[in-house]
Amino acid sequence: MQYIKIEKQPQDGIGIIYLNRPEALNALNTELMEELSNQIVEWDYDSEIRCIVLTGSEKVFAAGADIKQMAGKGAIDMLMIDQFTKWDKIKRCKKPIIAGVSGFALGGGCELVMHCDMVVASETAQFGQPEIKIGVMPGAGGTQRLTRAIGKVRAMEMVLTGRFITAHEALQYGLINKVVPVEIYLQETLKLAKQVASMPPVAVRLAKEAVLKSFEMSLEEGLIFERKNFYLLFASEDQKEGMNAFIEKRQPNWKGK
Ligand code: DAK
Repeated sequence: MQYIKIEKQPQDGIGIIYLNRPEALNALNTELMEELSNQIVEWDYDSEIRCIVLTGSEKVFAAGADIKQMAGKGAIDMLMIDQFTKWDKIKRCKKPIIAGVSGFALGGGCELVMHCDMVVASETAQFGQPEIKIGVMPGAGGTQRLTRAIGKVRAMEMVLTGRFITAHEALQYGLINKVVPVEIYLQETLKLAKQVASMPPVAVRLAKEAVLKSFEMSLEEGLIFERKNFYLLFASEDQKEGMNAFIEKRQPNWKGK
């Protein structure tokens, strides 16, 4: 792979994907997106991986879609490239994805962060939707996920002025989980990922699915969906193991079944 690096830590159940196109601040060209989405699909079906970490470098997470690749394109070219199919593969990942963000997460980079389930940021992280400054607007969730995450007026300001927000603002707005010093952002991201990976995998999968449904369903429909997943877990060996381990005052031994 040319634009991402991967590292598997099967002993902890985690897989790390590093966006790795430093010469263009990890701009998301179609090739990078192809590699990234394929890797996420592969790990979604890999039983050794229970949580995926997506990160860049200390300097940059991703400065957005590749402007040089897009600049000369017409509407039909964009339609035919159909990058949304690749984004949808990330959206459909059933395992938790945790973003570790340092430096810029802009445009498609910020939208990629919002595809993730949790976000740990370094103090140097900056988030923005600056597409307006280059004559377009967010095209991969920046008007929808951002608005749901931080509310209308804050999203409007970011989308209509292109202003970057700092990691501390992003934390205050509820866009990210925590802010840590740059030296330890990856370590802290991995710590969170290992914690999630140590939980019973079927319950994690159904819980993630139920939380995400809250963005798409009415409260009533969502509660019914949640209840069905809850009942379904009583068909798992891990439910018996978890509850028996509690009663017997011992650590559970998850089977993922
Ligand atoms: N694309 C291509 N190259 C980029 C880039 C980008 N987004 N961002 C940076 N680079 C390149 C620069 O051109 C430069 O390359 P050389 O000139 O050295 O060859 C190199 O990276 C270093 O950048 P700078 O010299 O500009 O570095 P600075 O530290 O001075 O500035 C910066 C850093 C992040 C503030 C600045 O580079 C910047 O403003 N970058 C552009 C940020 C931006 O506007 N991002 C939004 C792009 S539009 C879609 C999905 C998603 C999207 C669209 C469709 N579908 C699913 C259909 C998303 C759209 C976008 O993200």
